[in-house]
Amino acid sequence: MAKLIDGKAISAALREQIKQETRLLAEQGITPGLAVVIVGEDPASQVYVRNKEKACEEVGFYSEKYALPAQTTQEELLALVEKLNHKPDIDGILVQLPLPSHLDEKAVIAAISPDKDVDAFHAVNVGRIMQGEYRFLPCTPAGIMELIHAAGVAVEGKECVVIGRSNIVGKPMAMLLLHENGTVTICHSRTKNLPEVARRADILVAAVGKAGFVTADMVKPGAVVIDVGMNRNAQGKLCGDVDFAAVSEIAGAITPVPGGVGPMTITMLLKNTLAAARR
Ligand code: L34
Repeated sequence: MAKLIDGKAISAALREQIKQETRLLAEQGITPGLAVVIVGEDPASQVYVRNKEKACEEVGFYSEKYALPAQTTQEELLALVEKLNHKPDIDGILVQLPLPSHLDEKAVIAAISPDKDVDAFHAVNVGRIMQGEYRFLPCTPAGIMELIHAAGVAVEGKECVVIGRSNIVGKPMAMLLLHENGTVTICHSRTKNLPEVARRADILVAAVGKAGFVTADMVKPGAVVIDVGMNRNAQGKLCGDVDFAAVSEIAGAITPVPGGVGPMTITMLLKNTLAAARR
């Protein structure tokens, strides 16, 4: 039976540290400030944003939420980002994705000041990560690295397989594993013999967005399985990309959904915002 990697507990310990550090900063008159922008009424995004606000409050950050209507224009959104870029009490800006389809996500991300880009989505920060310079790390991949470390797993020399090649998860995930000397393979929709490639993995990261995509036959016995999926089944129940029941019989360690990667994503957002405030 696989060991459960408890993202909630690991998050709680890290957030306690962040809270302590925030208290120390407060003595110097500094309070980390995060602005979260959400456009439209996507229910999943609303939950994630609410969790982010709650987390800010718990560690003693200042936070502002901008909930804009779905019809918001590109100009209005860019004007808000520009305002936040210059707002002195705001250290981090997060525009929750996905945006409604009439908005240009790339242009919005490009408008965020790289110094306040606590998602590390801006091309300047992405470029720094490619060069192995860690300023802000993208929250989900950074949180996954923390989970792997907390599970006592060393990446060096391991076969790492990432399923999914998004800019938010798959690509930066591969880079962070590479920086720790993993041998990294990225699988995607055109990969041939994906189950066979996945089965080589000592560390398997699933970021596909399809419930039950990773089945037991795709997992090497003893592998570390990280489930990035956030899917809702027909009953509205949250489930990951991994067939948890079957895979946990085979894997050495596995993250649950919920309570795995999700809370860590938010914890890394706090970490980045704290770092931005320090600068
Ligand atoms: N700009 N957009 C931007 N930054 C991000 O870092 C994100 N991401 C992803 C979606 N869009 C984004 C998030 O915040 C995914 N994501 C995220 C954050 C938190 C949780 C899940 C995804 C989370 O709190 N998950 C809980 C369960 C939540 C529920 O009940 O629905 C968990 O335990 O996994």
